[in-house]
Amino acid sequence: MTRTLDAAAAAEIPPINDRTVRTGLDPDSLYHAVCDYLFYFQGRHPATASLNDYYLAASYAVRDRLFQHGVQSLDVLIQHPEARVVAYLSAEFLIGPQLGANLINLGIYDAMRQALSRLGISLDALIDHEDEPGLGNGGLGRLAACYLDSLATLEVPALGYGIRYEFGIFEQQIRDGWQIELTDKWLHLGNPWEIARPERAVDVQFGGYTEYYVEESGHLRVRWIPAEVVRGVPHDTPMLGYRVDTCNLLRLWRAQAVQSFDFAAFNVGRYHEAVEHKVTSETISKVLYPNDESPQGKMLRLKQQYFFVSCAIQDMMRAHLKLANGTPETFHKRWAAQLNDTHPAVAVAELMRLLLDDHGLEWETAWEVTQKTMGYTNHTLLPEALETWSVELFGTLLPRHLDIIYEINRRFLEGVRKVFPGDTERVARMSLIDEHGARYVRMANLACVGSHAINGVAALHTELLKRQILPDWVAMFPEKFCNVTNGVTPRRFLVLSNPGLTRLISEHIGENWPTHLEALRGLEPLVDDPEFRRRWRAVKRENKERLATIVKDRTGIVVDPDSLFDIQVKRIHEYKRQHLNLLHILTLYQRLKANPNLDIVPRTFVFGGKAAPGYYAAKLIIKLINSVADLINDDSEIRGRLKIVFVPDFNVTAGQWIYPAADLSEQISTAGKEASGTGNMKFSLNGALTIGTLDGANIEIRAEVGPENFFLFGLTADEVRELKARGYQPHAIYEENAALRGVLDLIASGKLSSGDPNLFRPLVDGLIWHDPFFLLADYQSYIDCQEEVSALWRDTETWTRKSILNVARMGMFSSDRSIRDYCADVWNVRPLGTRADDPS
Ligand code: 26W
Repeated sequence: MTRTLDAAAAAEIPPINDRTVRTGLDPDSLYHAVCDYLFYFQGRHPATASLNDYYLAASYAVRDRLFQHGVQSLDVLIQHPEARVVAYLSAEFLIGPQLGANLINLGIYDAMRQALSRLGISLDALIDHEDEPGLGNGGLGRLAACYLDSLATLEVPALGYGIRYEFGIFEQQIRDGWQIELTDKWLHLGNPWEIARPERAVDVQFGGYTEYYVEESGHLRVRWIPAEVVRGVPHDTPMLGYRVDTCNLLRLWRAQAVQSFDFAAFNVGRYHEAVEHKVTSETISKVLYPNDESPQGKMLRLKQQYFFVSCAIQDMMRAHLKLANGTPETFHKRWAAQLNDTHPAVAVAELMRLLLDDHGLEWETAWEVTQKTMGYTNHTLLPEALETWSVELFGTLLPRHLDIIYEINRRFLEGVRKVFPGDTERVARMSLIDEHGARYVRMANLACVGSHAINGVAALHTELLKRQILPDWVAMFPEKFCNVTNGVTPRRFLVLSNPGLTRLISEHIGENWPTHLEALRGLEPLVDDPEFRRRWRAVKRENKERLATIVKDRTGIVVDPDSLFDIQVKRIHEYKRQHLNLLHILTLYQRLKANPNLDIVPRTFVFGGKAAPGYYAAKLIIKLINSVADLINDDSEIRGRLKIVFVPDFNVTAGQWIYPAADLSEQISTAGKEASGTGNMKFSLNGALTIGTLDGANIEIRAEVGPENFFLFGLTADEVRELKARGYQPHAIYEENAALRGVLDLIASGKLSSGDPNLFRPLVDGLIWHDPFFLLADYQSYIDCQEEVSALWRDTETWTRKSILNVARMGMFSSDRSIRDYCADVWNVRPLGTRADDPS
């Protein structure tokens, strides 16, 4: 029921701006707000409150200030039914801890620090206390979060739609050098950032069968009779932009049983059965799949995908029809939906189903609306990561959608045959159904046919996507393709995480740069100022000390902040080649063992990252990193000149203190394998120099910062392909290169694995005889390049100049630029200011 207030009653409500305890941004208002929440929400006196009480109270105080903007932003949207809104559909959002980032975006970081200090509480302690929502695996999920930050900052109306997993990515511990996975319990102390909206729940159907019937009008229609219904309950987290009034929403769906308790079963004593339905329904949003890069055809995963997509599309339709007074035929005018990889690709069939079955549109109209709504971003070239679902499984779970996909396919292939008569091979390749043996639904093909735009995430990636994965699609729909190079938010990954550098930069070029990152170019002339360079180094030194303290706490390992911090943090994967990094470390080790007085540059090697629980080779690499650490760290002959650290449980929070402390960023994937990378941008933005291959966004980073400020090594993607075609023989390289042989023999010797001399044998044999990621081919080039790194490190002033130039030239890698590209090339949306009469 909607209620209308009469004018007199409405006038009684104090204007929002008078309620300063809810909205005030000064230390005094914040102090009172925190005290209020402590007392009335947590039921605590300041004197007896726990750190968690304070964390929650401060967070609620901040949330009030977010929702003030959130409510306003929603009003503006309702007043502007003609404005197009972005719906970013993603199975993952790795948003990181919220308190610090929100304080930065609101501009009240220092005010809150002062408010809390009156209570004897350190803001840093509260920020450290927050458990981040690990609702993603890696790059793809973190990118979605950076994009939400930029969308709001650019005042583009947008919603993120995803799943509110009860358990996010596992917590990683290291025991005896091995990765152990523990359940992530990010919700256990409460989540102050979200608001559940049970009244906005929607029902999602699964299974059953379809029925055809003739409408009164004579139209043939389809009715889906499901076997199961699950409720999706939205949980909203506000996403405020930086120093603007626009506050968008991240809307995550939790699965809830429609009927939570079966009294009939309970009353006849079948207790287990009475709750069974509840348990199976709610399993859908229980846990994030921890697999990065290789999907398995699991029913639950398809259920998750359909669940959040159906919730999202229903929610969008409802808003369009009710709030915007729209019609189903104009859905695409209101919404631009982006498919973050193929995980939400079933949205194509779901929107078709709603338009056809629920709203009675003709096929052609429904198809036009669907294509105009959807855009598809591809995030990986690895063939094993391209999702397919067995037709049988798909049809069991989504019978109506399978019908629709068949019909899309029938019409589509008819078109292909017209353009390429007689080319049956092409038709088989482009079909939405793979019919080689058992039949599979190809989700990438569904996403391609159902979208008006298809993009890769870096220039090289888009090129390779067009050449290797989707050439048939380029031939037929060249106009659909574009590139949008990834970006990262400078608010979280510089302003929040590197306050020292932020202050130094702002002192010299003003405070506009966080939203105009190109302005960092203003730092270029300062490379000639020795005092500026000295202060630049002092900031880096402080950040390294901060990391050294954390490393000591977490691992017990003592590292020297004066050594070169050489860092590789990212998911552990063979194509990312953490083990190539190890080959370099062991090469240095053997040199020192042969000549203990060799004058080498002291280095601290830092690793971090999770391996998919079922990916044995990746887990063995973690074990090897730790074994190398054990061998070298305590070797008295090495005298601390080489230190190796594996930081457990790398996540967004850890990244925030690791990136600012790096001197050297390792971006050493086999060329052609890393779609973009975004860690590469975060390091460089914080003044690290990069050692990297010509892969993903490294290529564009190098072009921007200048080839003389980037350490390049290794084969190009084309050279890798040629070498593979010629017949690559890693064994020959092993035979010829004595240093490499020495290192591989050492790993295989059992000296690194006293418990089990054969432990690393398969890894070494794999490299010598197969080496699918070309480590041996790139080994010497990498070693030589690392020599250049060391030589430059000894020239402190030149190193500092290059570090400054890296930061100065990172402007294009702001996610603001990426979002502007999407707005212009994919979504056709414009910013909408929060003042209704003044859209900016
Ligand atoms: C379930 C299987 C699965 C899981 C995750 C398949 C594919 C994925 C993702 C596409 C993997 C991913 O995170 N890709 C990364 O996306 C980043 C953002 O575009 C890029 O920067 C990384 O290079 C890419 O590996």
